Amino acid sequence: MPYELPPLPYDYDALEPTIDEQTMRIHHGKHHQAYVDNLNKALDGTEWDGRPLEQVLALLDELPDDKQAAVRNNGGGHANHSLFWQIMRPGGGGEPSGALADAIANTFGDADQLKAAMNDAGVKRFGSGWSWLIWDGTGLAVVSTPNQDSPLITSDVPLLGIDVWEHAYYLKYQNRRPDYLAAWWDVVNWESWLQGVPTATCGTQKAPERSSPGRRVSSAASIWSSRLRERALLRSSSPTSPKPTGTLPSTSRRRGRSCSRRPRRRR
Ligand code: MN3
Repeated sequence: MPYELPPLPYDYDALEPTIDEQTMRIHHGKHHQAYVDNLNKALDGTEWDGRPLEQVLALLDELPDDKQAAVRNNGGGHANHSLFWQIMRPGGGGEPSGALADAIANTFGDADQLKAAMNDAGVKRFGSGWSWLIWDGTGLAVVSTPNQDSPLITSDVPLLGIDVWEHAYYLKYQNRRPDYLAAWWDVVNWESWLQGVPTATCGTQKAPERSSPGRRVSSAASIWSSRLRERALLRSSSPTSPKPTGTLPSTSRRRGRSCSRRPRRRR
């Protein structure tokens, strides 16, 4: 099977007390695993089997009609959760720094206003879905998506995403979604975009082993590759830099990136 559940980069209880151990075990081991299994089932025997997930999602409307819903839901679920585990960390929180902080300041004013915008988008999402900070090709934006729709479907680059499905918070926060959203920022990993986000979404490539700090290497071809994001954010945060083209590089916008051409980054 081409897609595999990536290991958590920390222990199940590592995000306590913000996110409890039981929620993490069920969320990662049951929910995310189910998205992976159902995605593999949907693509089995098709020409799409084994292609990089960001490519499959960006070209969703070219899939066979009877596969699109399953891939939208389960491919989106796999991509979204692969990112979600990486943008949280034990001892997270604090303030963004560097180019990301500059880009946030230019777009939202400061990190508190970004948090307020993402929390608001999450509270207003009716039913299940996600609240996102994305790079849309021209700048940063906060959006929300229903169900497991991934920003990759519209070729946007997800930088942060908060899961507002009840399975993400109900055991600890019950119906208090606003409390969960407010607390979530205590575990945000602001540096994740610099580290390259291991996604395990690239064809037959196996998920990386749990990596120690400082040795994290981007593991898969990814539209949200660290270099792409770095360039994007640097462009958006520098008033004297050339205007962005308004689109992501054509290879990632339309065809995705192949595994062999993925950028590597070491820290
Ligand atoms: Mn979830």
